[in-house]
Amino acid sequence: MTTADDELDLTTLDDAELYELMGEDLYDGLREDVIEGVTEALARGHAAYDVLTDGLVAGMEQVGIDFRDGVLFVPEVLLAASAMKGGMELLRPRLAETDAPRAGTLVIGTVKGDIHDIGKNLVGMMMEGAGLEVIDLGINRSADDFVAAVQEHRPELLGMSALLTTTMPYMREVIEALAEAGLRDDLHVLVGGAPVNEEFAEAIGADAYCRDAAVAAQTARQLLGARTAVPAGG
Ligand code: B1M
Repeated sequence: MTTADDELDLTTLDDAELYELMGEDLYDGLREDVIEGVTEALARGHAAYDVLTDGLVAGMEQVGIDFRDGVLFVPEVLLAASAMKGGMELLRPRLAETDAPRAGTLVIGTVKGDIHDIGKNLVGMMMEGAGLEVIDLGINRSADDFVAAVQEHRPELLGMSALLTTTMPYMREVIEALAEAGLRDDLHVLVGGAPVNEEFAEAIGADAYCRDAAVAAQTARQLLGARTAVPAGG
């Protein structure tokens, strides 16, 4: 998009063209170009969440489809993920900014066997924006890791992410381990990730299924409000 002699002036594009280009750049794994697109959208006064959903998430959807269909392979998807993260880093301060007092603590991680972290990171940012302190355990986390973090941080909320049908059942093991450690009743367990749904969440004994990061933040606020009567923030 931006070579020295053939530089495209993003300000000449209308909003639809800008988002389309952002999606294409993400698909092509052009991290710097994605960052430029996000910067331009923010300069136009677009809300960070709109830039995220209309630009970055929309672009990643096509990556997912073509990855599934064998058009894209892991190296290309890694580049797209890196481009997505570049854009997210720019949005992070805006998504996470809040004047609200800390409403509670969330421990979150991607479960064992699973290294997908883009969605989890997004949820973490939105939760910070909802006024929560976020302890991010990272990826490939065992039940013991979750139990140890809950013992250490005593969060009101525990979030788990799984993107693979093979790793989502592990969420049940974490919930069972929490119960065995006598910690399950002290916190709300929220689960999410592309293959997860309401029915599955209920079957494994989670408290809530969160379709996306915005729903996760909203659910957290509702649960904390019900529990502690802390007003919603963010
Ligand atoms: Co992976 N991968 N991947 N991958 N990958 C999927 C998940 C897949 C659906 C692609 C496909 O075939 N269409 C498929 C899974 C199929 C299945 O299980 N049925 C798949 C596969 C097969 C694999 C490998 C096995 C491929 C291989 O090696 N042969 C391998 C597995 C590695 C492992 O984990 N052990 C693998 C690897 C990778 C990369 C490393 C290349 C890369 C990950 C990079 C990274 O995360 N740092 C990658 C990517 C990028 C994807 C896709 C294309 C995009 C995922 C993503 O970031 N989406 C994905 C296709 C897809 O999902 N459509 C795919 C954007 C993100 C914003 O959305 O993560 O859904 P998402 O998060 C949302 C919600 O789900 C929700 O909120 C988020 C924000 O709104 N949410 C939560 C998520 N977690 C939550 C937690 C909560 C609440 C809400 O807690 C409270």
